[in-house]
Amino acid sequence: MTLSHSAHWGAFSADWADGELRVTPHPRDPDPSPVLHNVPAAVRNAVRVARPAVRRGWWEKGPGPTDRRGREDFVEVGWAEVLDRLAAELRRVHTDHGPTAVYGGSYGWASAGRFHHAQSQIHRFLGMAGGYTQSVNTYSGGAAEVLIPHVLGQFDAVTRSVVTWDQIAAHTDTVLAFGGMALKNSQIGPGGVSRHVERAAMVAARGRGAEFVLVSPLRPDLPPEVGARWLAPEPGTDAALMIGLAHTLMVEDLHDEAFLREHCAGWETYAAYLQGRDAVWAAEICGIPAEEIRALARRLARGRTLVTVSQSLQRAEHGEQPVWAGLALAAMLGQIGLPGGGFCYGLGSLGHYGRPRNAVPVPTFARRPNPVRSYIPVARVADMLLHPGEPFSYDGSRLTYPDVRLVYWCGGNPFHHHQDLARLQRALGRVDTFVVHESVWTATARHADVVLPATTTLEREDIGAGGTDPLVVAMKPVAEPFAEARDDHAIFAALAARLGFEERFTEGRTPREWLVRMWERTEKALADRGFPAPSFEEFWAAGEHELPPGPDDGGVLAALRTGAPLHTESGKVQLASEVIASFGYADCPGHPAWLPPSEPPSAEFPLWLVSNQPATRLHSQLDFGATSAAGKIDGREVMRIHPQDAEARGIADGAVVRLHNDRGACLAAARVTDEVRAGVVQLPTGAWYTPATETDPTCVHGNPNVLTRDVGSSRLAQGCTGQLTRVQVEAYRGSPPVVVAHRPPPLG
Ligand SMILES: Nc1nc2c(c(=O)[nH]1)N[C@H]1C(S)=C(S)[C@@H](COP(=O)(O)OP(=O)(O)OC[C@H]3O[C@@H](n4cnc5c(=O)[nH]c(N)nc54)[C@H](O)[C@@H]3O)O[C@H]1N2
Ligand SMILES: Nc1nc2c(c(=O)[nH]1)N[C@H]1C(S)=C(S)[C@@H](COP(=O)(O)OP(=O)(O)OC[C@H]3O[C@@H](n4cnc5c(=O)[nH]c(N)nc54)[C@H](O)[C@@H]3O)O[C@H]1N2
Ligand SMILES: [Mo]
Repeated sequence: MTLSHSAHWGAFSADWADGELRVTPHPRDPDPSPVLHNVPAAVRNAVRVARPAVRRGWWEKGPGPTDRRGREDFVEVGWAEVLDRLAAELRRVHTDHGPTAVYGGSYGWASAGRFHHAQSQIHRFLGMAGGYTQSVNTYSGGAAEVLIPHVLGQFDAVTRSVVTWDQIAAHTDTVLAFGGMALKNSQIGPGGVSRHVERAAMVAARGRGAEFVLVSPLRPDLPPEVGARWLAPEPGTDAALMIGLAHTLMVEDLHDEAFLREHCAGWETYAAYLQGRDAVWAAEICGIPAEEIRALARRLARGRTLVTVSQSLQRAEHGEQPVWAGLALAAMLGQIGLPGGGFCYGLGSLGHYGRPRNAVPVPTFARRPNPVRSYIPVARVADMLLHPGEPFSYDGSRLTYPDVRLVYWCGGNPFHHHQDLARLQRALGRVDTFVVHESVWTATARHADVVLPATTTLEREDIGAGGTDPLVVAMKPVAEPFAEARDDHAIFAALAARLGFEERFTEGRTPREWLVRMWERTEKALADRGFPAPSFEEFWAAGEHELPPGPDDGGVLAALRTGAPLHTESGKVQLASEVIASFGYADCPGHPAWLPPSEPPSAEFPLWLVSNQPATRLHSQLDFGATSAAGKIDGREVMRIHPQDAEARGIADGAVVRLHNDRGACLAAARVTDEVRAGVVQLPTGAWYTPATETDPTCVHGNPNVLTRDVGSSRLAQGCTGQLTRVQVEAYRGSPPVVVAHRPPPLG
């Protein structure tokens, strides 16, 4: 029997053939993701967590700070006894230290499926248990998520659906893509992407004569079909290039005075900053010749021009600046709010951008408010654990790190996503208890005290949906729960029973009853608007339902042109912000600016490492699957290096290399290619952190986060800065260690 299902990277159907799970992309997906082929490995892999497991020291000696996390064996225990112990520990921490001592930021992508969505479940549970310290913003867009509301308006409203792929296909003459719009990235959208439309839209624009300009250290950041002009400035210098382009527009009188006057605030301030920062100034910083910068500025001023800024640019120190300077550049061209023109942040970085919203809301599991007001910007987690009680700056406020004793994670992998993993390990050593729900033995699970085995989506029923994708999918179970794995919801319900609030947590509903209730909201919205509105039973039997699209009308940015104010301090696009200026942050002044990195490449560590998103998987998920494995060499992640840099180091294509800096080291397999800029090496994220030995933290598998630096983007946003760091690379001498990354720890 073929069953409908969905993942963040696409809708599919699954069936069993000769004992193997077979996955078939949705028939209406024009460009299905190869990541789908990682899915079959999930059902019965040896790396699955089979039974509740507890670090021996915690089980035998009780909670407390320790440097043994990640270095000790686990004991397998029964569900009832581990839930009893865990409930007692939660009660102890609440009683002795208060709810802010529980950190439930629990950042992570979890899986598609709106009811069993791990973060929704954990936040509901911890909120009902009395509250917790939470996290705000994301690793994805931390800098932009704080900046954009100051300078352009409400984040979702001015990013997701204002410029769409249909508009680009039909209207755009020039696409200037900072950080590119890599097809590897738009494979993915939270909740599911049933139709991958990006390639066809770009090809259609190209067919109409549109020109694509790629600004990126990596050529594959735009598909070869669009024949992009490739400019490769030094990483981290995009703001300087944008300022040089803006200067040229200004002095050659190519800017749109009327748009700047009517729809922008702060132009005089920015124009004063631009004085003297001409194309020659920019060329010296970014390495693109001044004449090329001037020619590009002139090209931008002709026809319909779209400036896009990928998320990667802001996942770096001073990451606010390229977003703001890109917006200012587009504002000077005067096309914000025109179809296929203006500015778009994040377009092409993810699959749910660039599409109109559905006409009706999709089924979701409503979040519950946290009764406690205690939070950190998400990427400051290690700072919080290492500096309890200390103050820090964030978006104009002075906040204090809480004193956290218990960390609870469900649906995320901090040993994948966080920077400077040695520091993270030290930080987690300070807490009394670290609890993780996982389906597989990730590095995070291996560093936990209590590991509770979770089912995967393949083992439960759910509804898959995303707000800008038309397809709602009935996700049907294709396998029995693995060993003793339970749904996160069931685990929290059992803990809630021990803590006296099971009835409030479940509201007396079975998971199926929750799905019906979630569907009913969408069904009613469909009926109210006069669209076909199947009942839950009809939807479930059909396996899917297609929602009607909302208007593709440019949203609030198009409305700006007709006089509707934006949600900013002046109601206009802010080319300078008095509010941000009033914070007095030298690392984020009151207008877009070029700020040099505080840790540039040096004689000792002369290369920029770009650690971007992997093409072969979503982050660390299903790293043991077929597509992910096929992208490696001898089980090791692949690092791209320019022939010039390889030759200078005696590195041959396919050879094992060692990347290192003053924070750590990892091994990788070299791919020598001129698709990467000289002076830059690229190693994607997601290979599971695999230390060489208990005392040597060198990752033999190729996880770049042993090298990245754990600092915030600026005091404004405190966003993740994992994308760029400096390293040295050398050929590995001797016989490289065999990579055994995907296996359980010793279990007693
Ligand atoms: N150096 C560097 N680091 C980065 C980035 C970068 O550019 N460079 N990018 C950052 C970005 S943008 C992001 S979004 C983060 C991503 O970081 P994460 O979102 O933490 O990464 P994932 O690998 O998706 O982790 C999800 C985990 O949840 C588990 N999981 C999936 N479904 C379920 C479920 O139903 N229940 C439970 N209990 N567990 C489940 C998976 O097995 C997996 O281990 O990484 C960030 N880290
Ligand atoms: N296949 C796959 N797709 C994904 C994900 C995944 O894990 N796998 N993760 C998803 C998530 S959670 C997110 S947030 C998005 C992230 O979306 P992005 O952050 O945009 O994605 P990245 O691949 O990290 O970076 C895009 C490109 O930016 C370029 N770049 C890096 N530094 C610079 C710079 O300083 N200047 C310029 N001009 N270019 C630079 C790199 O060459 C890189 O390939 O991706 C999403 N898509
Ligand atoms: Mo992300």
